[in-house]
Amino acid sequence: MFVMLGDTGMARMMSGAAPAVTPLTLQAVPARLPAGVISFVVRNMGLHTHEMVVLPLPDGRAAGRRETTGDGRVDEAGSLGEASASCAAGSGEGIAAGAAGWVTLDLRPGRYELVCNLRDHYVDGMHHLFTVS
Ligand SMILES: [Cu+2]
Repeated sequence: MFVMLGDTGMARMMSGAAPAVTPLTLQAVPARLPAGVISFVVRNMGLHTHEMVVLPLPDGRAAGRRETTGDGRVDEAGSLGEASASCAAGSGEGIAAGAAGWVTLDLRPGRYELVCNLRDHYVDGMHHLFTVS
């Protein structure tokens, strides 16, 4: 499972000009994998620190619709794991610009949402639906 985290730094490189709105992105391929042991390799292509947290997504709920609290983060209750360390597995202080993190999880069939839960990154677009079948 390959996950790319991006922000305005990447857009500037591609377009040659800084966009007016900061696009934060979290992309992942493939969109669906069979149940079992899944390794997430998470690459930060942006200029800012990011992370990836795996949250369960209940049926009927769309990605990107979680409520954020006053600190601009979503509730991580039920988290199955995260990649938030630079050049290391598991959780840490975030994946620095240009670095990668990784985590290996044993996932049951279901819908999951990959999110970056640094302040305001979720509402700015860092969420992605991922299905385990
Ligand atoms: Cu982020």
